[in-house]
Amino acid sequence: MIGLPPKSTLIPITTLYRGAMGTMIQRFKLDEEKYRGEEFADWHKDLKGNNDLLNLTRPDVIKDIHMQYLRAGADIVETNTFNAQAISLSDYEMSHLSRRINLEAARICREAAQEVEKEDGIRRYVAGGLGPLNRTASISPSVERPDYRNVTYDEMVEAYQTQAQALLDGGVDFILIETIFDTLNSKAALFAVNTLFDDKGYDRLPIFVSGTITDKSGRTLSGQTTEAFYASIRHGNVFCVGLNCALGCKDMAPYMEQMAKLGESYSSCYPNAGLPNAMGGYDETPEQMAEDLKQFAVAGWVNMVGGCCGTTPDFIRAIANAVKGIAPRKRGTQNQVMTLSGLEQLKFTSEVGFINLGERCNLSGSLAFKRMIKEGDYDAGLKVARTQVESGAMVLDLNMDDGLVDGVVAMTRFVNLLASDPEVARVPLMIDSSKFHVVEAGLKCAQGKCIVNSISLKNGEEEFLRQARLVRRYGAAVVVMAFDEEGQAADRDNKIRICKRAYDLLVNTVGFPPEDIIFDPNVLTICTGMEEHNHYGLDFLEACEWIKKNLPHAKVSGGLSNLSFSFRGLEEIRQAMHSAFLKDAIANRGLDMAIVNAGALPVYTDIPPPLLKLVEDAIFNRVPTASEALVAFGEQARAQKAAAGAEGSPAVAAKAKAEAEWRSLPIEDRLVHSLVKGIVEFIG
Ligand code: THG
Repeated sequence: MIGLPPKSTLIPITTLYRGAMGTMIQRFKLDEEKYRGEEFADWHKDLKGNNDLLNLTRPDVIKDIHMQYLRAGADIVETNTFNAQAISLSDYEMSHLSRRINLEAARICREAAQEVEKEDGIRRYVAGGLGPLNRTASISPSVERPDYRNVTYDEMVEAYQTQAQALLDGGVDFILIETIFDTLNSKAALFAVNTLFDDKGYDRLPIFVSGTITDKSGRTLSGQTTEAFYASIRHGNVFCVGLNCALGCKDMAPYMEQMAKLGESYSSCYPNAGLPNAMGGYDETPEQMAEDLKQFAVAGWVNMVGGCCGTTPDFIRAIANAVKGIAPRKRGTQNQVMTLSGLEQLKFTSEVGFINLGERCNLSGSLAFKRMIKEGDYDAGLKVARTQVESGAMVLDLNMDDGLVDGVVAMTRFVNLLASDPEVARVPLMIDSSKFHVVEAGLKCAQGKCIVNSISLKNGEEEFLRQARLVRRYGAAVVVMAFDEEGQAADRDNKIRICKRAYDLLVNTVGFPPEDIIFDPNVLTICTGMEEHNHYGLDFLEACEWIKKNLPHAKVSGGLSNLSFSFRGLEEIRQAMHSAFLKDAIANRGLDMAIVNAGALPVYTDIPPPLLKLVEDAIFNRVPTASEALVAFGEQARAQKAAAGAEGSPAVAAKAKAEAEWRSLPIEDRLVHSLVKGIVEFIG
């Protein structure tokens, strides 16, 4: 079989058709009986409209249509397989015919291409088409149950894999995943196709991906912007990415322009013949559409153009003529910028500088959240997520690990629920679990580009590589914890050794993009009373600095609140520690992101100097007694809090008295009081 030109060369602007298949079939005026043919004469369901079945019952019609387009100047014809996977075919109770239909469709297409090639000597290509499915994986079909879905990721992968395998067996030149309304569906399709190429022995062929902007707001049906869509599918070995269907050419212009600027893939565009009119027809003329597409080509936005719904062979002829001789778009260069997405993209450029990851949706990190999830009050959990986004969290860390909770069920339900709130769904997710199958459950519900938190070398290299490859296939960035077979790295040298080992494996063995690797060299608790813990803050900071200098493009993150566990209950001291630690980590060591209590961090310069000194002495292990001093300070604060609690509660009057008397307390107590109340005028 002849492949497409290698990735390093440009493919010419070429023409493609697909969506007019319905229009063209109508011209043959096939009735129910003709759809059925002999084989399905007695089928128990109506079959008129099952266009994919015509590959079996009327191959002559399908071949005729392909030939008309090829003779009109199409370089590529797409198999008539828009709905030919088990999920859509189940409408006709014909799921079991998926493989046969696709094999046959590929054969018909190839035959048509070869015949026309013989006529004019021009090479033609066959695209094996995977459609969007008749169900959407990130939208609930039920208004009352926003977390409900009528299709799962695993079902989609299975259906697409059967379809794609048959198309490959049938000899297509490439795979085209198209008319994508819901990015999660297309991620499942990419997962299926890449599994065939990587694990099932199929020679890798190019994958084309074409999304659909459904209205003039510039978003997909599932709510993503063009950039977010691209960030979500970019991992999938995508040779060419573009837009088709829904809008006419003119309305697509701004999004095609964005698409053309986005990335390293080639780009394509095959619009409808304008917007459908009241009768469901299309009013645009071939000349208009060809002229509009020509403008896209002249602007350098496209490598491949064509037509979707309503574009008959006359359109393809006009388009082929209009773009003849125009130089194709130059591919963008590979950028090494980590780009995450929810409904919108989060591109980690130098202007962004630092990403804070909201820590509150964590069963072991928040008693309140744990209670909500255990009681099944997921709506309250959603509010916790929303509050964090409102407080500035740029990514949400989600952790459902708890002995008494089914992590897969809880993660699935919560991620699905988050998708229903546009304010929350805007931001990317960090799927946090020590159990990899729970991580997978989360990834299977997210249309955006997520971060996996986390994998490590804890269970050896083989398991590490397996998980890393899967993370990549799902299309996520990854946090790698500094753990190995010996356990957790506590000191600087071990952190560095493990991160370096993991980096080499990921980059050289897996081919993981280094910009999507995030190391977490373990923020460990200081001031525990054990002397060997006093250096933990510096161990992290120094490892961070080394990683940023020595492992190109890799990121560093940490779970900030771990640092201060010794001061549980004394939020003001904890937050001061976090703020001081972060300031050094970001400014001097290059820390890229941290899991934080978004909105609770004081501004560094607002920390009262006496407290700041104690905190920094402890973090940087500057004086041998630093830890004891901060602990002593904390104990006093705790005692004072308890005393205030005993007298003051519930008597409001006593509390007021305590408030009036606070200025006569010892200095440390006054300090704590100021911190608790946010009073700054007496400090300094
Ligand atoms: N690295 C990575 N992932 C992580 C961690 C890490 N995930 C979990 C954790 N560590 C980060 N998340 C939290 C969340 C909350 C707290 C600490 C870390 C926390 N919670 C308070 C407490 O326990 O005292 C609040 C309690 C409450 O509100 O009930 O401190 O290091 N990759």
